[in-house]
Amino acid sequence: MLVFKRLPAMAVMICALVASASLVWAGDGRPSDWQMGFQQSATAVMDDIDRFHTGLLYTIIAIAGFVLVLLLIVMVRFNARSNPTPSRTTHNTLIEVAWTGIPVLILVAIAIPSFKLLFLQLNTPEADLTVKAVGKQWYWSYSYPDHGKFEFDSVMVRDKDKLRADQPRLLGVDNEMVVPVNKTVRVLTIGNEVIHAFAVPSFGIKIDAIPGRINETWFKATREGVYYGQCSELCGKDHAFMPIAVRVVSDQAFATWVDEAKRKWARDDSTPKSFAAAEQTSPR
Ligand SMILES: [Cu+2]
Repeated sequence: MLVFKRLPAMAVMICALVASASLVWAGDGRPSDWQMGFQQSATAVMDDIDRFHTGLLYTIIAIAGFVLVLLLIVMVRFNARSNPTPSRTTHNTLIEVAWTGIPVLILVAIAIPSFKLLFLQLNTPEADLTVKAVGKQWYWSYSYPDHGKFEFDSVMVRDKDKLRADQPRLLGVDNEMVVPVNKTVRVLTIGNEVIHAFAVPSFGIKIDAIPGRINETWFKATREGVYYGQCSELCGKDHAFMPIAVRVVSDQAFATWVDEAKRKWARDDSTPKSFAAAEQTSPR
């Protein structure tokens, strides 16, 4: 029966291993080789998701371990050989109340942080800036409605030789979405022709971009850097090749970038681009 005594210690060891491994193998803003768990969090929402996920994992391991121990006890102590005359007990009120009540309590304990997280994600706080992300077949277009009339396309770098040294293959784009650090960014998404989804794992955001409907999400990045995501709704043949790259920079760098962007991608609203024209002039 030595193995039973050691089970809790073994469970703790496995949990510790899993936890440390996910720290080592979690990419920052991008996936990494042999990654376990999530990419490193860069927002409070993702911190919460991470914590909730880890808490659930431990809960699941504890429940599965408990059931396993019960099964082992039944198999060893109550098999036909070691227990030839079985007990004829059929009901035990205390145990029946317990096995109904305890799971209910566990579910309530899970539901409370789950709803808290849901409200945190869905209640957009007062935003410092708004970015509109339009999902197109198959790239993203960004505009900054409160920073002037400019709009630009963000297309994946297809040619391996054109990738900058710090750009991961299949995630690097020509024009990144740029936002300031420690500012609440409201993201408005919409689909141009089919449903896409705007998702950045390190920010803990994923929201559908639906034609004819504007969806809203938000993030507040706490570290500078480049954070990658991908379209997360099957949207056609190049669904896998329309990454999202968000560069988080200082306030100053952001202001400089806005000035440059206004000159580079000035939008002329007097002649609205038709969908067909947009398709033809898309840089792909
Ligand atoms: Cu898509």
